[in-house]
Amino acid sequence: MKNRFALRGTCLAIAVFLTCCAVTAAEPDDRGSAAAPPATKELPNPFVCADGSVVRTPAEWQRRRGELKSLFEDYEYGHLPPKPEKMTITRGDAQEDAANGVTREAWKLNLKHDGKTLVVDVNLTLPKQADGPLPVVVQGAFGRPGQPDRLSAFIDHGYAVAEVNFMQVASDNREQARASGIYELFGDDLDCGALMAWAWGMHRAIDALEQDDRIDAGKIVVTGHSRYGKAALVAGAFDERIALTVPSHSGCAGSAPFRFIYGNSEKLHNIVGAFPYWFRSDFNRFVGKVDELPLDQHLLKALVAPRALLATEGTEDAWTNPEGSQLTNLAAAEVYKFLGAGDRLSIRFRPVGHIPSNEDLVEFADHVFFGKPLSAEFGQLAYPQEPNGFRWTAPQ
Ligand code: GTR
Repeated sequence: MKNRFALRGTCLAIAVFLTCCAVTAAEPDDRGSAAAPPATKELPNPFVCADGSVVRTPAEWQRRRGELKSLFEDYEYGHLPPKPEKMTITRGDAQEDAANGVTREAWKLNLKHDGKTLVVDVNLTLPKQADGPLPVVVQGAFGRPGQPDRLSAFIDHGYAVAEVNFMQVASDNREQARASGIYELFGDDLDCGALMAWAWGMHRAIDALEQDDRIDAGKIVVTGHSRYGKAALVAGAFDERIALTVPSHSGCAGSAPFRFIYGNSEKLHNIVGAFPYWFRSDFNRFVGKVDELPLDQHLLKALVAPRALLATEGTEDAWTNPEGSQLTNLAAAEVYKFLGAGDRLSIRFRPVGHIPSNEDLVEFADHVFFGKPLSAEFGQLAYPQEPNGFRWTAPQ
C-alpha cells in the first residue's frame, strides 16, 4: 500500500534509467521520474513525446496526455493522491433561504483510508426553482461571509454551486503546511503540494455530486480565483469528468507561463519563495533555470482538451501576468485545434484588477452547455502576439 502511487513514476524512472544505460554511460536524470526534454527558451512542444516520436493522431494524443500528467506530477505539483478507500456522505437538512431564492445543504464527506478519516465540508446551494438536473459550479469555499448574494451570478442562471472547504484538505499556511488534511489521511505516501491537494478535494466533491440526481453530471464546472484558480486548472487537467474549467486570474503556476514574464508579474522564484508548500517540495530547483523546466503552463491547459476551458483575466491585474496567459492560450489552442475542439478554448479579458468576473463563466458555460450565443469579447486578444513564444504547430 505504502508508496503505491509513487510506483508508476518509479517504474518509469527505472525504464528511463535502463534506456540511458543502453545508449551511454551517462548519469540517470535525477530531476524527476518522467524523462526531461532538452532546455528550451520557447514553450515546450506538446506534440513531441518523451521518446522523440511525434503525435500524429488524436489516439496518440492520449498516450502523450499521460506523459504530460506525469511531468506535472513529477516536477511541479506532486502526484495526485488516490481516491480514498471509502466515502460516506452526511447530508444536512435543506435550509430554505427565501430572500435569496435558494436552498442550502451542508454536506460532510467522510473519507476513510487505511483506518484514518478525513472530513471535508461541502456546501451545496441550489436555485429554488430547479427544473431538471442542474449544471453545477464547484469551487473552494473562500467566499466572503456576510455576502449571501456572492453566488447569485451562478444561481440566478440556474447553476447549482458546491463549495469545498479547501482548508480541511490542505492548510494554506506555511507553518502548518503538510501537517493536516490529506497529509494525515495518507501519511508519508504524499509528495503533492496544496494546489494538487485542493484539486483532489474538488474531485471528491464531484464523487459526491455524481450520486445526486438533482445534478447533471455531464455539466460540471470547476472554477476559482487566483490561487484557487490555479487549483481549479489542476483539477480540470486531471479529471475528465469536468466539462468546463474556468481559472480566474490564476497567474503564475496557473494560466500564466514561467518562461514569459511581462512587466512586473510573478515569477517562479517569487511563488516558490512565498508559497513553497503549494508545490512538490523540490520545485524550487528551477529558480533561475526556467529554460530547463520540462513543462510550462500551456501544457496544463492542453491537458484539459478537448473539454472546455475559459481563462478569465484582468488587464490591470499585472501580478497575474495576463499577457502570459494569452500566450499559453494561443499555444494550447494548437492542441484544441488538433483534437477538433478549437471552439472549446477561450479567454476573456476585462479592464479590471484582481477581481473575479463570474458573469463570464456563466456566459461561456451557457454557450458550451446550451448553445447560447457568445459575445464577441470572448477570444479577443488584448496584447500583440509574442514572436518568440513558440514556433511549433499542430502536426498536419
Ligand atoms: C499572491 C500570489 C499569487 C496569487 C495570490 C492570491 O500572493 O503571489 O500567486 O495566488 O496571492 O491567491 O490571491
